[in-house]
Amino acid sequence: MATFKAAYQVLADSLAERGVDISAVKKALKAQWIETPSWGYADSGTRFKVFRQTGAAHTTKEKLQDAAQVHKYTGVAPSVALHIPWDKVDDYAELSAYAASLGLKLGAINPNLFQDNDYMLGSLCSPSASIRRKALDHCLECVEIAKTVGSNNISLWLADGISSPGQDDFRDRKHRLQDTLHELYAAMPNPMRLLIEYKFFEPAFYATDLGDWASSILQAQKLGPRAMVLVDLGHHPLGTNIEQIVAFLIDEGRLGGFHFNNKKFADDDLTVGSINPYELFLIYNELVAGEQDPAVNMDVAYMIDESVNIKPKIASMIQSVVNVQEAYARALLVDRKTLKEAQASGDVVKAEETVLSAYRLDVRPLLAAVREEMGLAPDPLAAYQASGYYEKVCQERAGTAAGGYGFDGA
Ligand code: AFD
Ligand code: MN
Ligand code: MN
Repeated sequence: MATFKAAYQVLADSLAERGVDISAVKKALKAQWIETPSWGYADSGTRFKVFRQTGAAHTTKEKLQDAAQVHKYTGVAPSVALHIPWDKVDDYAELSAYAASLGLKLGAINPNLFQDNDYMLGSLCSPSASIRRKALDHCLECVEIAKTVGSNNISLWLADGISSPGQDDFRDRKHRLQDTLHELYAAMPNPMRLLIEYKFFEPAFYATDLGDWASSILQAQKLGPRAMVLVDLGHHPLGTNIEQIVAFLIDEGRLGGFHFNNKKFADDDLTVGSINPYELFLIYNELVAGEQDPAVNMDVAYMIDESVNIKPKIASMIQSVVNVQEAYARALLVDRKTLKEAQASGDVVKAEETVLSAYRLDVRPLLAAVREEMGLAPDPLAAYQASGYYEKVCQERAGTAAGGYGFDGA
């Protein structure tokens, strides 16, 4: 990376020729805010096996320590999402102060409506009124935690669904969800937002109550302006055009958040950009178009939702943050004037080439320069791996209690 200065100057000169204000691009890159998930630092796995990692975090404070490493070397990951009860503590104010001592804020609060035996037939959609009450009370507990830690986002993923035809009535479940979300939303003080996450399948095998962006936006629109849709990249059937969904949600003013990851087959929660970096760029192309559109008001919570099972967690999280930064940088460098002209004239090849030419840019020297201006090492992964932090925590955590992610099989 020491040679990045020469490469940076070549890139800067070529962008200047295009009339690109590189200081504005750098300013946007420095302002990027990518939340990481507490659960991404703990042991995770599949229904077949959890391969425990010596250096994995077990307690919430260990997760925050690890998340602080990601922010220390990338400079753009200043908050950590919590998952309740995996991150349940007696004193959330103290936990928030501890996070602050590490240079972190506590971010989105994620209720867990999928690991209690009572939720076998659903939580907020359950046919049992007492179980819906239990699930709602848990969500209201998360609202109180959010108030205590100063978080403005409740990220709600429902595993609710039905696993065989005839098990329950589709519309009854939709109405139960409408009613329970209405009570939850009413308990959320302004400006707290409800980010409604959808997933097309699993763990239910026949139908999922919040299975696509339509089911999420329908619920959000019935609730009010602080109910938004959360897009998780791993939550779509193969071949789905996610960037089109993103554009539509931006246009409706209902894009509330992202859970970035990547997948080869399903909801694999792999390192962001590790399978399909072009898709990630095309998503960011829509995000930047929205950001730069004065008619659009965007307030999007960007979070990485990954659980890499056999890679070291912190290193993978840094890879993910860097890949998100690079996608954003390339999207900021799309020549939108030329693109609009090519689209308007129906010059299909020129329009595609305009998008592709931004994607083909090597933006690593630009990001290295940004990091240097932020007082950071130009290569965050190399700097972290050379720091000895991982070796230190492997020694400290060897043999400590399991847990953290909450898998029964863990
Ligand atoms: C699982 C779900 C969903 C949710 C996350 C945290 O698929 O993505 O956001 O757990 O609850 O990955
Ligand atoms: Mn998610
Ligand atoms: Mn998921």
